[in-house]
Amino acid sequence: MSREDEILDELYDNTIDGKRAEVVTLTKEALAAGMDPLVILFDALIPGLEEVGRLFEEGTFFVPEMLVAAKAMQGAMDELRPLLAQTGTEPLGVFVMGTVKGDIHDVGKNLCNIMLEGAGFQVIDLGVNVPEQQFVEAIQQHRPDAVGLSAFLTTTIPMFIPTIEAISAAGLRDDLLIFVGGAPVTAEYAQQVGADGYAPNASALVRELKAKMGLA
Ligand code: B12
Repeated sequence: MSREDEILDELYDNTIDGKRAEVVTLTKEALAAGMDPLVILFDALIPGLEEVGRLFEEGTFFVPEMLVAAKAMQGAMDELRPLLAQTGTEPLGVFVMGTVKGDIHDVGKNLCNIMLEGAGFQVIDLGVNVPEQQFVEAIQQHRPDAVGLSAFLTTTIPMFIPTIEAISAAGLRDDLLIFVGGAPVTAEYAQQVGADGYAPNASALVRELKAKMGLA
């Protein structure tokens, strides 16, 4: 097995074990060896978190294990961010992103933000547990081309509805693209809640957004 494959295996295992320091060191080693940041993300870190979700579901892992795994992943993302983010060019557009009220999952959202920035968009991140009114105020203030609503629980995805309603009630729905996403969200659900778009992952979001803005 090549050292690169070993690094990916070790990254996967250490993400599952929530060993942030090791994950950061391995990420640095991978980058120093010239490995593609996207390979590190999609072939080790994300599969690691998926496995953590599976272990939680079967009752082997509990919330603390999920939390340390997410923290380990965030440590790696801090290293990858500068390489994925573009600098110094005129932004292609402005994107307001947030995790909806009642939900504190932010790893998937943060990954979307990194990829959007990497593609040349300016991202205004409202964080997690964002109430409807805060989305409205951010849209009034930043006049974005698009808004992204993220949610990871079947109990919080219904928050898309009042959030989109609040945006409409404030007269901000025209000329605004609304994307929804997160693990339990589907294209059908996105359509049902009145969003303009959905994407299963961060790269697809960039592609869909560019297509809808006529930039692709
Ligand atoms: C880490 C984690 C946590 C951490 C979150 C830490 C953090 N800072 O985010 C903590 C420990 C806090 C947590 C808490 C809980 N969690 Co949790 N968690 C997870 C876990 C393991 C990983 C989630 C993750 O980060 N995935 C990695 C990213 C990269 O995921 P991704 O889906 O590939 O992301 C892409 C897309 O979703 C998309 N995307 C994301 N956002 C957006 C937005 C837009 C606009 C678009 C277009 C696309 C898009 O692009 C992303 C990047 O490519 C999942 C398991 C899983 N398989 O999802 C459970 C999971 C989501 N959690 C679950 C549960 C039940 C909970 C708790 C209720 C547990 C409890 N009893 O307290 C609490 C709820 C807390 C709350 N109120 O939010 C369940 C949800 C079940 C359900 N269907 O509702 C899951 C599925 C685990 C399971 N299999 O049972 N959790």
